[in-house]
Amino acid sequence: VDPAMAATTAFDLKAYMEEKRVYTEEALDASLRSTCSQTDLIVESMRYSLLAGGKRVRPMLCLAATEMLGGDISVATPTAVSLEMIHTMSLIHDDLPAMDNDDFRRGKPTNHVLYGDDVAILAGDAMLSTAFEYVAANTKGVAAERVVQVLRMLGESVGPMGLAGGQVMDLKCEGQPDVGIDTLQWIHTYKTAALLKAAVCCGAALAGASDEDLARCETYANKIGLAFQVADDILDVTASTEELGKTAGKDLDADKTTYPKLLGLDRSREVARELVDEAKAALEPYGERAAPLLGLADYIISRSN
Ligand code: GRG
Repeated sequence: VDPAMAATTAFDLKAYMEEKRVYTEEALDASLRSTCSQTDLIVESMRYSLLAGGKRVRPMLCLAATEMLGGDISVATPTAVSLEMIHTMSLIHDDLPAMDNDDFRRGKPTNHVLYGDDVAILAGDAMLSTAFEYVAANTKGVAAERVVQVLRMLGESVGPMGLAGGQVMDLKCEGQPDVGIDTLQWIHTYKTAALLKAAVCCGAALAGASDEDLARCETYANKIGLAFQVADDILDVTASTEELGKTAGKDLDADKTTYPKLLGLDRSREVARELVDEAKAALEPYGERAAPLLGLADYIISRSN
């Protein structure tokens, strides 16, 4: 390929992500407003976390999957919003003293630090509930069966074979001496990949995906979900190394099993690359239309936050 030609036809991932990010921010802002003074506090607390920034990876995956299959992003927008609500709920609960006990997220005080544990728990619960309501109330232009399919996939991604199950396994493995690669993969498949899978598969389903399409989307999402977590573990080591100007990364969480601890940094980087390549291979049948999802797969292991 002539490099000059390649440059003109190359997909501009940065522009795509920025466009989708702005679109998502607007949709999120519009999705949640207090309608009476009695709800001001809980809605303020929900909005605080929902609109606190973040990469908006899950909405982007959902919208990109819809576009890949020729769908209209306006149909998938309520689902994109719902995915970010579910993700935000999981972060609010994850930060609580009973779980990770974090005071800061995305450079800002966490929800419970500002609103108290009680309101933060309820804000998470309300956000999870609103996520489902929002899809049911606002998805227009597709058959009701498709909406039910989406609600089912969203539900699965939060349950015992999703965020909650993955998180329980993660908590139970903390401090355990011999957590192996299979257990680590299990945790990441449910704690992280499940919601990414819902994002891609729901977006695809709303554009009329066949079972074959969904199987390909699932493979893509599982692989990028694992790659995402390997990249996260690598970032934990390298970011702290840069921050502290040290030659060896700080042991951020001595109780936690990570890919670099099990495989070393170099092999972890290779594994992340292999996973992304396998993810991209699953979308080969879609040719050019897969460009945004291919770009997002690369982004997931090259990001710096
Ligand atoms: C209450 C039913 C119920 C479930 C919650 C707390 C919990 C159970 C699950 C934890 C899920 C969790 C925190 C998974 C980690 C996922 C992850 C990779 C977070 C970071 O995602 P990014 O990088 O974050 O997309 P930003 O800030 O960009 O949005």
